Amino acid sequence: MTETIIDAEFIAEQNAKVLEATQSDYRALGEQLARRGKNIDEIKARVSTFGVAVPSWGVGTGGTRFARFPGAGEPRHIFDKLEDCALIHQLSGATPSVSLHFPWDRVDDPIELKGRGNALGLGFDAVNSNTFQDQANQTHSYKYGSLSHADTATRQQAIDHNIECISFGQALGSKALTIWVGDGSNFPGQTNFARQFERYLDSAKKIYAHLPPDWRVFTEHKMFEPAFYSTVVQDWGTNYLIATELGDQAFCLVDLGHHAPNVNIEMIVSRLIQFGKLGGFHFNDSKYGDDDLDTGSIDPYRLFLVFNELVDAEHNAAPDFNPAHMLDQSHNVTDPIESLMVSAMEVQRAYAQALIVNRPALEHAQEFNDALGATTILKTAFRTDVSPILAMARADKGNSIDPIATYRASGYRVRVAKIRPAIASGTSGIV
Ligand code: PSV
Ligand code: MN
Repeated sequence: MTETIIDAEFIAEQNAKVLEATQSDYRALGEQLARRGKNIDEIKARVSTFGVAVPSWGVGTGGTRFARFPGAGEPRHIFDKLEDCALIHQLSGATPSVSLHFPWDRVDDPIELKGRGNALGLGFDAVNSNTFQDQANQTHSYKYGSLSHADTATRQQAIDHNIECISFGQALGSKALTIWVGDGSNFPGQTNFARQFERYLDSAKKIYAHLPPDWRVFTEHKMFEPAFYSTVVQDWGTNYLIATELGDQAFCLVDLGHHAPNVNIEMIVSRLIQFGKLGGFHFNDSKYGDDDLDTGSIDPYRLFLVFNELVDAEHNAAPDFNPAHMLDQSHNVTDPIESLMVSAMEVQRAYAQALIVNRPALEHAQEFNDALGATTILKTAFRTDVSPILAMARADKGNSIDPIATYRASGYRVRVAKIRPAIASGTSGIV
């Protein structure tokens, strides 16, 4: 039996206060969707099984390079983080797994960690390696790169770390490794682009050779930061080259924040789907760069358009289509638990909106060059308030109809603040 963080009775009491109103809204939306040829119960069933992984590093308060302002009751270690993640899932019903980051989440006994996660009802999504920071007592520094470093021993150290991450992940029941490196350069001429990329590919192939047969490797591109002149894996084109060079178990990971402003991310997603190389997502939002803002907080329409591509791929049974959904954002001014719950619901919302797109009508409009008609079909779906679908999906499963209200009423943060002393820094600082 799953160990719950908040008493299920308490959630039921909170739900009882708003259940009738939610059911009434659900019925009204159901009638509206029926007129549009959509069955609300079918949409609810699909939303209900949709999940997005919480990044373990997201439950701690983030920061910028200027400062970090710690919140009360921050998790001290991975076991505390798992409890926060379990609460997020208990209330939202949308986050059944956690994505770990090593060595931040390193423990002596990964089997114990797996046991604790599973007891809390959580699975483990992709594991992430970290060769963008130096750890205490590390032999070789990553100051000038890791997998693409000019020095063989430094590259080997980064390769070994990734191989170790795979072993941790195997013990946890993960099925994928995500590699993101900060390698690049800060000055024109500092590195030779081709040689640096060659070294990266060579290292990535060595990691790939250790991938268990039922695993996937996701490589993550990012336009800039920490390198500010050039980055080795800077865009989806380079990422696609990597995935192609590595082989069938290699896929591209799209972090929404890792593109220049206004880049057409949904089209990148479409291209990767078309060529069977979409591995998954790190969801977040941004205004200027890799701001790591909460998913859907700036441009929910773009999130919807990404999901429109994903649902289109489901609809057309695209081959090799099994993207991992993960959040990756930094919570500098909010309670991370609240931000993560809202973000998971925003991802579900975009999925539900994409499910109600009238696809035959859209295809017809596309075939007959009805630009306005086509875009109106998308807008109609986007403008539909699908909140009652999400709320009823939660109510049916014993999750909270209003996760934020229930969380605030539960007093969880005050409770954990008493047993988790404030920390000025920690393993989940500037992400
Ligand atoms: C890098 O900005 C990134 O998006 C990568 O996914 C890292 O693993 C994560 O953030 C945490 O730093
Ligand atoms: Mn990311």
